[in-house]
Amino acid sequence: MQASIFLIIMIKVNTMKNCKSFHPTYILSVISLLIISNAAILKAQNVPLVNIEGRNTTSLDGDWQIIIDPYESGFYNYRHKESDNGFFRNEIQTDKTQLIEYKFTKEHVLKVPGDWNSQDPMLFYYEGTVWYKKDFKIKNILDKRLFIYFGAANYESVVYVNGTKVGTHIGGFTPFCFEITSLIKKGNNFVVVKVDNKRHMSGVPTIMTDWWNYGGITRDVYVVEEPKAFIQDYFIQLKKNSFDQIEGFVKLNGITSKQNVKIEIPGVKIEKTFETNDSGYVNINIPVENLSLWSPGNPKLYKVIVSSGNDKIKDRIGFRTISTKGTDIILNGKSVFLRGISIHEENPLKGRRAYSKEDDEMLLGWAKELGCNFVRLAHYPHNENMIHTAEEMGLMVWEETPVYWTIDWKNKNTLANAENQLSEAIERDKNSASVIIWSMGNETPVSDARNEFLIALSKVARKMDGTRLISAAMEKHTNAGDPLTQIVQDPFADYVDVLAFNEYIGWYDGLPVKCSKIKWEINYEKPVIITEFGADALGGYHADKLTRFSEEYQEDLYKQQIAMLKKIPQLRGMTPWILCDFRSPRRVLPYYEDGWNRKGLISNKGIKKKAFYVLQKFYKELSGKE
Ligand code: GCB
Repeated sequence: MQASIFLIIMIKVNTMKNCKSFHPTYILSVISLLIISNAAILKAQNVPLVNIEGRNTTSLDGDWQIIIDPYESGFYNYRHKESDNGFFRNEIQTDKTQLIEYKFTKEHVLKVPGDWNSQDPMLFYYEGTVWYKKDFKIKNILDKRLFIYFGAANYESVVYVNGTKVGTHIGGFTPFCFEITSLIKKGNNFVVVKVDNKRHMSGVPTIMTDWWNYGGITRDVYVVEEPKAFIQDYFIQLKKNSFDQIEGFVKLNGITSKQNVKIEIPGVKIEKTFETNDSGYVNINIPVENLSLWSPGNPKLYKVIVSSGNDKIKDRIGFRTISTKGTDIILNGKSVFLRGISIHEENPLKGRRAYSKEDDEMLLGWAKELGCNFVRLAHYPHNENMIHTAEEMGLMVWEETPVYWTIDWKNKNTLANAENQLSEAIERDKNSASVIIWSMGNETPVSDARNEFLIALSKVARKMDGTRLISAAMEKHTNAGDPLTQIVQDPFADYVDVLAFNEYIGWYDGLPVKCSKIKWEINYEKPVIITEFGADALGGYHADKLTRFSEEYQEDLYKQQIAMLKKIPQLRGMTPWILCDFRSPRRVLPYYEDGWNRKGLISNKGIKKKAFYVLQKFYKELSGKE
């Protein structure tokens, strides 16, 4: 049987009792098959590989054959029971008389990377399972370890290589990678992925979001080749508050005895060797002099080479420090104001997920034009290119975990899922100078269960990365006795370095003029950043400043907001909502919205709205004072 995966759909129920699946010896062999494949699954843990760009990879991007499977018939039997290789009998299937209803074909394809919603009108609103398949060749398998790496697939992915299930991953915005060495043959191989973007109450995010639930393999896919023992991970950053000590660790994989690891930074004449423990792990500490520190004005990246045994990996790393002191945010020892903007990972002109270097350069180029030195990459980890492009352009980054609105706070699996997504983001981006803040979530309602959940997340972040700041986009409240006084009271505020909150005074809350009457009571000795404010405006729609959805309304709102926010003494930054219009199924108002959230400063046709220039002017004034 060829290497395509066939879906064997039901043999008529009245023939079931005669079917060979019910013969005891067959049942035994199925059970042993399941035991074997379960053992394989247990082994196939996600192996996070830092710096995918620096590795020896073969891209699997391009056309993938697909089957749209809304009832998941390829996964569950008619009793809704999954079996590991279950109905996908592939090459195991020998009974030629069985009814076969599904087949991958050359005609049904989707591009990877890419969401499926924008590629096929039939999939525009689709939320469910699509099977993806790609054939690939491996020339030489001797003395190698092979991995399959996905930049991201939304939301749940089950990966099969040559018909064997290798692993499952949950979470739509972070990479995952499975070892496939034992499954690969010299020559032709194939991978099948079940990608399911159904929303779940207990998911992260949960069922309610204000963005498009793009499905599919949305980021790059690679086969990665490594030697038997290789460099899996490293953390190489300046020690907190130090300009002359680089700290971190290196972790090797496939090691059973002590090994040497060399770190070179030729730009500052560093070459230092460390010895790992028996499992291949070593903490590093490197004294360094005269580093040219990374900053928005000097986005300097150093070539860094890590080598051990037969493996060598090159990176470009920026060195800077970030901390807070009282109400200040301190970058490289100096107080900094974060001139930011919020961004979704979407190319608004194409109405699809952003994934390429070109997409990222366009979005971040607009942020630069606005005068930003900071971007809030909302509401989930964006693609790795985005982080690197920000780093090259001199933009500091707020990176967020998709703990958004109505999470199932008491559910332990939900917490484990959120912790895992946060860890995967930190694993991926911990060497990027651009990332200065890990955000634990967005607009989550205060309750004991939510507080515990966020505190648990913050502990994960602090444990994994002691060099960056922690925050979350929280909410402000109205003082019960005085509706014009706004307060921030949130037990989680005690756990963050930067106090951040969203507010929509003048849009969901009164008219823009209300801003002029607001008083703030923020009793925290911490820097404050306003992570959202904004108003919807349909690009090109002009009216007076009291007409909602007009550019003039949005323009006035920005003027009033800026005047209001300047009165917060601890204000150290802002990321208004949002750089570009973005697709959202919640936005159903005909003509004005038509499925788009219109709070962009740039429309989905690329028009810069009037408010763009208000913010640009303000940021110019601020940068003039630096
Ligand atoms: C918010 C959310 C953001 C929404 C925005 C809006 O508070 O954080 O995801 O898109 O408001 O436009 O309502």
